Amino acid sequence: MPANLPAEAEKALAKYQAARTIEEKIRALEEALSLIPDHKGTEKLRGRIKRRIAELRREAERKASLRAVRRDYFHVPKEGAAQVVLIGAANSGKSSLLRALTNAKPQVSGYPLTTTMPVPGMMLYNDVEIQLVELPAILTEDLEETQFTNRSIGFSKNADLIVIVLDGARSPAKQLERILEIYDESGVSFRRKRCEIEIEKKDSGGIRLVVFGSLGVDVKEVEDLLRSVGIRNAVVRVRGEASIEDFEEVVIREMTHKRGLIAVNKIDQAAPGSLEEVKNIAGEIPVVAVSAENGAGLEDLKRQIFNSLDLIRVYTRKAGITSDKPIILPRNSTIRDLAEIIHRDFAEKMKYARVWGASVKVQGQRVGPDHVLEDGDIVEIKI
Ligand SMILES: Nc1nc2c(ncn2[C@@H]2O[C@H](COP(=O)(O)OP(=O)(O)O)[C@@H](O)[C@H]2O)c(=O)[nH]1
Ligand SMILES: [Mg+2]
Repeated sequence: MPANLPAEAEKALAKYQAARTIEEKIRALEEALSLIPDHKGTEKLRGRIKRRIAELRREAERKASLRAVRRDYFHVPKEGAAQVVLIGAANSGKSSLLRALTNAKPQVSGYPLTTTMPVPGMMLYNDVEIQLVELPAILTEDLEETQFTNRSIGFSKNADLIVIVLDGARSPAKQLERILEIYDESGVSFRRKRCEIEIEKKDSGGIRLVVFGSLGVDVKEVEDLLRSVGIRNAVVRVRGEASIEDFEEVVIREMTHKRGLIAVNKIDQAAPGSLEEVKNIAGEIPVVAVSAENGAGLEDLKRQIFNSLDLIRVYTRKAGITSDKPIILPRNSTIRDLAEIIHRDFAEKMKYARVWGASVKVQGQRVGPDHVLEDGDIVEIKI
């Protein structure tokens, strides 16, 4: 069992837990691997460590090539309420979609790799300005990585939403598989985060699980996993619904969760059944079929982009007059969040607010700074 690892191997795994840089992490894992005997009981753990080393190496390479290019060259300042990227293989129709959805007029061409820099445009939806940025292709038409793969993927990690654009006329399911693979290797997961896992290491007392919610996994399996990375004494707090993958993400892989959306373009030329194939691979990521050419599905795509961002519109009222331009906030924002956006010290000065809309039972209700707002609310803040 992995529970009986040589002491040196455990030390190396503890070093990994404490490591700060990618290079330190790789060194610690390689050391651990060389110290863990190779037999049936350690097979799973050795596999996990090898996979993690491979990932870290790739990450190191990506970082190095990122450093090699001038920083500002790939930079697009965020504008509007959110930044959304269009990413995908060459010739999938990213430029065409940017043209169809925004005010931007990028070059569209049948030649692959026409777009070599991020190109921004502004999309208006429900009075909300949303910035779309087309990124240079991350795959050729033959699904090989391009000279832009690392930089485009890196850029997308900072976006509020990643729209994966597939060429519906060229085996879109294969493109999606490759793209999801690249994201997985880059430490990005599109799975919705269902839980919070917090591990507090202790000096003694064994492993104690405190679960608020439900555990979709055997307690024993969690204990084995933790012991296998050298954690023998800890209080583990779990909120929400946690699976073994969630625990692996926390202790071995350090994944970032991003919102994603899949646009299957050129649906006018798609082979029958290809949309279904995409949906089978997409998992939790919503899929929209579109045609930049004939306009099919574009309204649906706009709506899904807006919905995925989970924004709300709030209208302020002053002396009985309601503004016609909304303030855009992330869902679950409070009166305090709103006040801080209006003016830095408004939040401190405010006494109470009156609210009209879906978040209150009585229209014009008096609420405090912790009141959670809803889409379409009208708010008058009193100081
Ligand atoms: N049939 C069809 N062709 C499209 C569609 N969208 C784009 N194209 C064509 O696909 C080629 C590549 O388009 P482009 O927008 O430059 O792709 P990008 O490389 O992803 O930016 C061009 O010849 C477009 O005219 C579509 O919805 N249907
Ligand atoms: Mg393009």
